[in-house]
Amino acid sequence: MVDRNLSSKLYAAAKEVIPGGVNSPVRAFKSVDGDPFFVQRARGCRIWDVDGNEMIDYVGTWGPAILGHAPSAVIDAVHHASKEGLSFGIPNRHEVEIARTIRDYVPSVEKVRMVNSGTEATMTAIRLARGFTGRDKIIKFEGCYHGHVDSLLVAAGSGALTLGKPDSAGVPDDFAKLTITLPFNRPEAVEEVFEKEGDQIAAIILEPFPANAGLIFPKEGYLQFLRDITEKYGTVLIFDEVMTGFRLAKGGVQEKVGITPDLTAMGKVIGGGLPVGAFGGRADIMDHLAPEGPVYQAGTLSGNPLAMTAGITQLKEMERLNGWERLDEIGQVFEDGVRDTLKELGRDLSFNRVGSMFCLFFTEEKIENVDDVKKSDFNAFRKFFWAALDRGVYFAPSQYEAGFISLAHGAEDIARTTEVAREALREALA
Ligand code: KE4
Repeated sequence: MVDRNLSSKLYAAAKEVIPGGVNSPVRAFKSVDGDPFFVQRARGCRIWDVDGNEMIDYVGTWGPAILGHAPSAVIDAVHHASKEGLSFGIPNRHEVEIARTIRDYVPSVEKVRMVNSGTEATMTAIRLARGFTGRDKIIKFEGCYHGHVDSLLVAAGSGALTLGKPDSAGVPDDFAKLTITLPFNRPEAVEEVFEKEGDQIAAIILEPFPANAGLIFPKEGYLQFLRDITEKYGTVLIFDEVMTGFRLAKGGVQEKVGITPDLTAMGKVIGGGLPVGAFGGRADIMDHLAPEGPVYQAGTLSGNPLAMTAGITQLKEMERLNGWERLDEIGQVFEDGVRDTLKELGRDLSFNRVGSMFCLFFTEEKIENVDDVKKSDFNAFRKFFWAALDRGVYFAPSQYEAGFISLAHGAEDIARTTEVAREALREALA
C-alpha cells in the first residue's frame, strides 16, 4: 500500500481554508472517488509527492509542461528576467517579442492580446465577437470546455462534466439562454439553428479537437463545414486552442487541418508554466478592442515580463529541439504500446491519440461526441487510475480529460508506462 500520509494531512488542512481543499475542482480527484496527493516537486517527466512517492506524469500541469517540468532553459531565462523586475504594468519588449512569435507561428493571428488564463482568452474572444457583429447569441458544443466563463459554463466539459454538473449554479438564465449548445459532429444541428436565426449568431466557439471530454476528433469535413456556414452568415469562428495550440503542431490544429478561424484563444504552452492566456486573429476584429475600439478588456498582469519570458523561451526550445516532430514520434511509440496491450488483453477499448495528446476510453463504442464518452465504464476507469498511480504512473484523474506526453518522456519512461498500464488494465478489467 502506497504511503500518502502527509498528503492526507495537508488535504485535511487545505479543506479548512480552501473550498474543497483545491484551487481548481478537477484536482480534488472527485471523479476517481479518492483524495488527491500533494506534490513536492516536478522535473522532466517525473513528479514527487510530499510522501516521497515518484511518478511518471501524463498530466503535465494540464498542458503547459510540453518540454517536461522545470526545463532549465526556462528556469534560467525567468531567473535572469526577474533581476530586471517582476511586473511592470508598463509596455515592455517581452510583449512585442511574444506577440510577433505567436503571429509567426499562427498566421491567422494578425494581432494578439496577452491575458492571464485561458478563461480570460475565451471570455474576451466572445465579448469581441459580440461587439464586432452587434449580435448576442453564441453557439458552443456539448462537452467542450472553454474555462469558467459565465456564458460558456453551459454543457461544459472537463471539471464541470467530471462533477456531473455541466451547468454551473450562479449563471443567470438570461446569460445561458444566449448560449446555444449543440452536439459536436452533427452538422445538421448547426444548419437547423442557422436557418432559424443565423443572422443573430455572433460566434461559434469550439475546441477543434475537443479534449475536455476525453480526446474527440471532428468527422471528416466537419470543421470545413463550420468554416463555410460561419462565412456565409457573417458569424465569427473562434477556435479554442488553449490546449491544442503550439502543441499539436507549431501552428496548432488550424495548421494541421488547414482551416483558418477568425479568432483563436490560446494559453498553457505559451506561458511555460506561468499564468498566461492570449487571444488573437483578424486585425479588423482585434482593432475593436480598447484602447483602439469600443470593446473593453484589461489586466494588471497581462504581458507580465516573467510569464512572457517563460513562454518565449519554451517556444524557442521547442523550435531548437524540433519538438513537434519528436512529440509525434514519442506519441507513436506510446500508442503502439497501448494497442499491443489492448490486443494482449483481448479488449478493443477506444483509444484516441494525436501527437502528444491521448485518451483511453473505457468503452468499445466509437467516440464521436461526449454522449459516447458517457457510455464509458467509470468504475473500471477509477480502478485503472489508482492501479496505475500506485505503480508510479499519474494519468489524468478523470475519464473526461486528455493525457499529455512531453519531450522529457524517454523510451524507458514509455516502456515502464506500458508495463504499468498492462497490469493496471488487467486489475481494472478483471
Ligand atoms: P484556464 O482558465 O484554466 O487557464 O483555461 C481554461 C481552458 C480553456 N480552453 C480549453 C480548451 C481548456 O482546456 C481550458 C482549461 N483546461 C483544463 C483541463 N481540462 C484546466 C484544468 C483545470 O481546470 O484545473
